[in-house]
Amino acid sequence: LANKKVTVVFVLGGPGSGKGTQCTNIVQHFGYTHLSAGDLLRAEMKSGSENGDMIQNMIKEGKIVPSEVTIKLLERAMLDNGNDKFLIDGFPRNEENRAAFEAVTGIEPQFILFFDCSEEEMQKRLLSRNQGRDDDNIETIKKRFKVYMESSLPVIEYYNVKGKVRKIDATKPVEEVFEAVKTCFTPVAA
Ligand code: UP5
Ligand code: MG
Repeated sequence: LANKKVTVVFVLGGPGSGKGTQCTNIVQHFGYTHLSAGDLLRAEMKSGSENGDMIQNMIKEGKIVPSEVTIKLLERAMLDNGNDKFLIDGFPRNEENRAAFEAVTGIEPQFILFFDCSEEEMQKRLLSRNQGRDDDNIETIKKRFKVYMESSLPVIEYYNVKGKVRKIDATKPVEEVFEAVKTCFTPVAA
């Protein structure tokens, strides 16, 4: 990966804040490739990998999978893809994820897209998603919120101090959120 020059945007925000939904829109309009860390982990789990049981347990408990596992999946996905622009959705989730990704890949994100959404709204969305995810039950949702507050928000704050965070009000309807997202990707005329 060191030989491939890539642009990365980290797409962060709480469980159910709309990361995946908006990434689909961004892909269509701005030519990025969407890599959801959660989707990669769920695929790895289903592929019968030796880490499958561990990943399943971590997701069920809302815990963060060890960074070497997630980073390997992200690296492989970026190498296998011909594109050089990636949206990394749902990663890094804690300080250790962040530091390890930077150390292993040498990649510094272009910016961080941060979907800010109330817990009440996120909970409502997750409980009505109905896609059969093992972690969309009220017990696991509470755990995901707690890990988000304790471990993931500090990563967003780390980048905020560096002036890299583009914060979006994600409580609004999908179309309105995307209008705000677009302004982050459209270059300002000179
Ligand atoms: N919806 C979306 N936008 C809406 C809007 N504006 N108004 C109304 N409804 C809206 O959206 C969720 C639902 O809301 C959908 O039904 C959608 O239609 C609707 P979605 O776009 O799926 O939200 P998203 O933020 O992607 O929610 P997701 O549940 O995927 O977020 P999580 O961060 O919880 O899940 P992720 O897959 O990233 O991670 C799952 C688990 O994997 C983690 O808890 C962890 O255990 C593990 N993990 C790691 O260990 N390491 C990683 O690096 C990544 C994951
Ligand atoms: Mg998602």
